[in-house]
Amino acid sequence: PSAIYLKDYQVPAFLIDKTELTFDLDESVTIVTSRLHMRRNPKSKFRTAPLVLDGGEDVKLIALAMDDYQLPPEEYRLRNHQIIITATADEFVLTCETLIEPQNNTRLEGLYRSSSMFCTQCEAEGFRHITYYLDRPDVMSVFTTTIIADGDKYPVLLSNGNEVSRSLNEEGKTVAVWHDPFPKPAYLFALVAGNLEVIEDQFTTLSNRAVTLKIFTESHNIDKVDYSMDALKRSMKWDEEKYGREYDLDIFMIVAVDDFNMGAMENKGLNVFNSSCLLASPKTTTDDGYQRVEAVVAHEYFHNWSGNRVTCRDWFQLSLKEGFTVFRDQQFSADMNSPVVKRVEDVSFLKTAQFAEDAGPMSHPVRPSSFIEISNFYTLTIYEKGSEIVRMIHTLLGEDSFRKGSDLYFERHDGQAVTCDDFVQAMQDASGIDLSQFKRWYSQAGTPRVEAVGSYDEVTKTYQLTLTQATPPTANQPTKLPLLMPIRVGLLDENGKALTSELNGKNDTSHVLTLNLSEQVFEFKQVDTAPIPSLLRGFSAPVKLSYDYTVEQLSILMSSDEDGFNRWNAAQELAVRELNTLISQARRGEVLSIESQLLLGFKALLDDQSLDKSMVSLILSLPSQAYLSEISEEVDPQAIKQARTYLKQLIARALEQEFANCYEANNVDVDYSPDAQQISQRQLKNAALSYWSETNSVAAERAVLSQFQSADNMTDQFSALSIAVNTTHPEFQSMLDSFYSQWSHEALVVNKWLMLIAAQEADNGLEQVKQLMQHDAFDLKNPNKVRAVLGGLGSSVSTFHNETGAGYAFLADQIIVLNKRNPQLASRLCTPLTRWRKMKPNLSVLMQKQLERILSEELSKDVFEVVSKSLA
Ligand code: B3K
Ligand code: ZN
Repeated sequence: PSAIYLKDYQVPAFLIDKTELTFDLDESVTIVTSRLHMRRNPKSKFRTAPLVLDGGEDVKLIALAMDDYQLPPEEYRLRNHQIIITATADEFVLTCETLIEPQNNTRLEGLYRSSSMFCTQCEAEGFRHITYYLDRPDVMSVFTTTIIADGDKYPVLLSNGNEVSRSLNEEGKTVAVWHDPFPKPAYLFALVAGNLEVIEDQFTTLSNRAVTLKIFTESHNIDKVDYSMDALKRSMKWDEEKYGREYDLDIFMIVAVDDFNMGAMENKGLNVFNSSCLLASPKTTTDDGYQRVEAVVAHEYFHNWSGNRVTCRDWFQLSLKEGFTVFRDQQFSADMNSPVVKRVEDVSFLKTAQFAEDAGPMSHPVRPSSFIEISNFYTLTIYEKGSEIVRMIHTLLGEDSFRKGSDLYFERHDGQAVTCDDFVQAMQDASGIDLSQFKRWYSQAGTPRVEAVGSYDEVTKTYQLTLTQATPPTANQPTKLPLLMPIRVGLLDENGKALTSELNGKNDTSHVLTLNLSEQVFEFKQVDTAPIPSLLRGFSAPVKLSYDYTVEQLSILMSSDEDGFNRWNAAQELAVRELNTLISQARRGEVLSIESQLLLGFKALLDDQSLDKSMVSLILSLPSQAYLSEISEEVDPQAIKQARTYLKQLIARALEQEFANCYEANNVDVDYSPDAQQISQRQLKNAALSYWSETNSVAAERAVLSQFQSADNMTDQFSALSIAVNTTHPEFQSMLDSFYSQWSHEALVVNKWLMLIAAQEADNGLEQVKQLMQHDAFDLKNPNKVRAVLGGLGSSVSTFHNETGAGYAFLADQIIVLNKRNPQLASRLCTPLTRWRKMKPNLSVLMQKQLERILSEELSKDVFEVVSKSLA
């Protein structure tokens, strides 16, 4: 497999003004007929270029005609799944008939079957698995789709846009015709056929147009989509208010499918969702699940403007739509719930997973310069770091100019396929702020390090802050240039009180510094006393910032900083220091011991009823195994686990009474609602229960069992079960069994059960995982189940990182099997193995061996790219 490069981009030689598709759906063969109204692109410099259409190995060509002239085989070539026609007119209609077998499509790309329905997934390059086409996002076309199917089995027949007609043909089959007036690239095409139930609602837009809203599911799930409908309406309203974006078709539809490689897909007017991101009910869905549904519904809806009306010129620009849309969904969730909590959650995820990606072998810029398989680039870097880039623009410009910039972007580029440069240009033009240096964020990979040093002058009352920045080398990028980044800073006195200071003529307790050199000095004037700096407030730039704080200073920041995000960050920093001490002790084989400074702060948190409960529980939760691995020079999973367990138990024993009280105080009986206030109360209650259980006290064990048995919502029931499993509660096995029998008919709940068992720290962990994969509840065809079990496995230290290497070998076996069935899924499962270079030597060698074993197989492009880059 070879790479393609951004620098080789050429405008398309042909355009497709209209696309007419007919699908004759059938369980054995499906016939697709396309009529493409094509013409040479006047903007192409290749006036006589051949016509090259993309196809797939699973598409069988039956007939090809140009302006109704059947092309004989000698008038075209079929090579590498492409059709090449050398001689064409300047304008013509190409008719193409293909045969596909959706029922045998295990890649879940193109047209495939999920349970009893037909559905599609075309982003990024799935449309070519349906028919031959110019399958690239800068070819935008107006689609008309005719679906012919047995109306008894498939009463619901959907495609993009509006339904134009529905009739019966002479064979008694149903014929549905859909027309989408908005030109779109093929990746936004969708088709669904099935026996589905629907809920319907209405939304009246800004300009008073009525839009019909429909959500479809299989009949047994139709009781779980009311929350999604509500989230959709809130998203539509929010996008009008916050961005001035109005919905444009008369109907907006969402369909839930069980077998789906990703979370969801923003097809024009017809979003298709993984059921795990759409279905929600109190008894089967946790609070996290509700918040995920809300965020994904919003994200896909927001794509209607940031992605569909204005799309990407080529796939190197993927973050143009994904980074911006993630930023928009993060803002939305912040507005719907608590902004600080949302920011902590997002940053914690970024620092754990995106930073690890950026430091690993798949590290790539937010706008990559090359790829082998684009599916591998739906990454945390494109999505989450991409969103941080947009957030920095927002911080640099301020709310008003940012809105002017986004208005200009949408107005200037409506109906176009554009680049990340176009986005930044609109922001620059609307604000007058020079963003040319800022654009380096799109092309430089790796996480920048920023070091801060401060000095205070009593006499002049000035505080000098010196910031230096450097970005470490990454694959193909040995040297880096300085970036422009906003650093939000405040100053505190020794009692934690906010200090006002003057910077650039502005007096405030918070300032945004623009760092754009390798080293820069900032001078704060009128600073009354030697300050403690609160740096990178709100995580104003995606960097690793270091400053040599004392423990006392961190404690002050943790309890008093006016920036909520930095209070959490200071607590994490304190915990990280203690955990690192313990990890070193464990690695040296010493008995673990520490005087924890966290205790006082945690006690104060638990005693103070006035604090936001979500923030308290976030501060209480220790840095994760994954985060501690990310910040380790050399990862020792066993030592990290030992350190975390030790510290958690130490805190639990010291504050046993506080945790018990906190649990009781927040264990209130209310009618379940997934609102921020209730969620935060459950979060704190379950965090307290988790600590309390570490004491193995009988009272705590009783509380866990009783909560498990009496809970009327999945959050409480599943929290109790997880705590029981992780603390090996005397009843944990019977709780697991009864959970399964209670929920065996609810696939999404069963997946949680699968994951919990696979992630268990148990001596016979691998045996259990193997048994799970034989269990009735498991299904290799279903990506959610594969991810539940193999993802769960990956988070178990004793099973996955087993020093025999058996865990790694087992994962490699599964990757080899899935590589043939579903390359996208297989490639994602490689992630834990790609971190081999950072592992302690014995584990590192074992992981490397498995990667080499995978590489010796005949591989899909997807798996080949990830594994070969990891070993390079
Ligand atoms: N755009 C889709 C992702 C499609 C993934 C294709 N491999 C979901 C989203 O980001 O909204
Ligand atoms: Zn997206």
